[in-house]
Amino acid sequence: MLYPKMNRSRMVFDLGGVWDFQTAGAADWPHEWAQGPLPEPMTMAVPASYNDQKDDVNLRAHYGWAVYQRTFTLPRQVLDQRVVLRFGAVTHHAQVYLNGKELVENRCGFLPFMVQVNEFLAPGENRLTVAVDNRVDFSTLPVGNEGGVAFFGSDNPGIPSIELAKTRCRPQNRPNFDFFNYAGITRPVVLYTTPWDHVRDISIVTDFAGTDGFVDYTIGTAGTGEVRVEALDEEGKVVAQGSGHKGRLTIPNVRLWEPGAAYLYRLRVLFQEDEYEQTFGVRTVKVEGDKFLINGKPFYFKGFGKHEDSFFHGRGLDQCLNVKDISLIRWLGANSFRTSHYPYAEEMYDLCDREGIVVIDETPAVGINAGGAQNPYEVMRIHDHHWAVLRSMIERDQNHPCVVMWSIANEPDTEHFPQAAYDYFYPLYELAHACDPQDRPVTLVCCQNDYTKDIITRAMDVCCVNRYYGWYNLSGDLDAACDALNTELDFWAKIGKPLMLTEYGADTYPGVHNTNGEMFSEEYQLDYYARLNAELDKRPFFIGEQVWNFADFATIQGPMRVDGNKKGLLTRDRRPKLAAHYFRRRWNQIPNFGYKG
Ligand code: GCB
Repeated sequence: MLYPKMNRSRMVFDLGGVWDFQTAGAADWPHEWAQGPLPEPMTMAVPASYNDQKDDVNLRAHYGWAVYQRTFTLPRQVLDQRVVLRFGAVTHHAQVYLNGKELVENRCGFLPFMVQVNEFLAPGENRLTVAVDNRVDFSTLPVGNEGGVAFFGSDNPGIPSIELAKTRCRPQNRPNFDFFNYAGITRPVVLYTTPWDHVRDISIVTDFAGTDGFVDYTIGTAGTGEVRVEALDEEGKVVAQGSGHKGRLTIPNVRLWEPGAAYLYRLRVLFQEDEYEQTFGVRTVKVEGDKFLINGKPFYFKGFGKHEDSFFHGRGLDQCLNVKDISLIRWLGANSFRTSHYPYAEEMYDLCDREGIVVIDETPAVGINAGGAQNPYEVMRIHDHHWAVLRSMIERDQNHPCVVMWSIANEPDTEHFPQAAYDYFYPLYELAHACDPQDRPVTLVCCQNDYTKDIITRAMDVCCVNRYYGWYNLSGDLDAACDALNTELDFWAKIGKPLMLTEYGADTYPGVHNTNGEMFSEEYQLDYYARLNAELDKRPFFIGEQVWNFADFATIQGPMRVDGNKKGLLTRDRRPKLAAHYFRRRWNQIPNFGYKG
């Protein structure tokens, strides 16, 4: 899946801007709206989530379908080329119409989709209509609760007045995940052209020995003919060349892509009238024993779970914010993050490639957990969808040097139905390996559980665990939290695989200070991390600390959240809390490589 790029053979037209917009019903939308202008449109910026753009609770809490529309006219010269309409992401379920005809439907709200539109284009003005459904349930990823069960309320099951009210309340999303269910056209919409015979896809696998770098490439084309390839360095100098749909290039005196010291090459692919340049870095990734090796050296993950989340934009692509976040990651001395809990915008991975930031890439499979009451692998209708999103995430992100590991899910139930979890996830683990030409390590991020019963987390290449000792459990008692953590670490020591924390954290209300260092104060967050980190530092098989979260973020309202999740080291507007300064000191002293020998 190639990212749209403008060059000598391809054009890209950005359809971003302010579109017409109208909310529709829950179960369906009036499809006749696609035949002409929307009856009562309001303005809505694209790309961005729609929820926070207006001061209207009906948008914030909207449930079901909403419809976007705009018109465009293409220059005449373009129409003899192949023209493709591409959406970076529409959350969650999209139906797209062009000039009143149905064009394409898509069900993953965090991955791109595209369609060739030549046969649908009008010579003059074209009307593009995009209907989007934000409902989440047992058939979607992320998973939403069914039957009126809320995430953060206890709901007091069994009390007649409450049970009755639940059957009568307005229909609403009940996300089984802890981030606001932002929706809309959240990533760029473009029209791009290619010649009819064109480069379809490119896979790159790299290796090195001594001073030579090796680039194994596979090129897919539409049409037949000769393929020529050239590798260019950062100065644009051709450093290797070859021909054929498959082959190996050797780059002499290679510069490696390393965390914190990125070096990027480009593979220029020439095929008939078409050309395309794919960026890549020469680096290797491998798990050996209890070490995670990048370029053959043991890497230590310092960083975060993050979210795509900001004021006004919601989950919409915000390039300025992305640049700022990477700047803050570097300011903090961190080197990595996980795309919790869905694949991020492609533009963020490009940035991480350039800035040398390491990424764990996660599918939107969050919420596969019914709290032990039901077997989620039986009651949730997600299996085929999960396979599809894992495949297309890897297809999209396979060439990014920043991506070093795939995460197939966040916090599924691995404890109450351990065999069912194993049977569900092990094939996904194998699928990720099989789909990835670079065969990166694969993980599944597990929630706080009885780790002795969980048999799937330990089957992964890296054991990634989210733990809240001292917060959700043993709350406020850091001695007890360290005790429990150590008991668990003794267990993992015997597993013999690399272990990392992909989440640990404490809600911290900025500006709350407390001489006793009690929960929610900035002092507690600092003490929490300082105490737990001191234990983690003693374990040689412990290969990384990713705190929860990089910044405060929006969630559904509920009794457990005060204006969102407050576990950020930074506030939502990116100001450091006390613990950020602590981590800045700590992480600037921890090297990327060799921290645990
Ligand atoms: C978790 C989830 C994350 C939540 C976090 C919390 O385990 O993976 O999505 O936001 O806990 O703060 O409760």
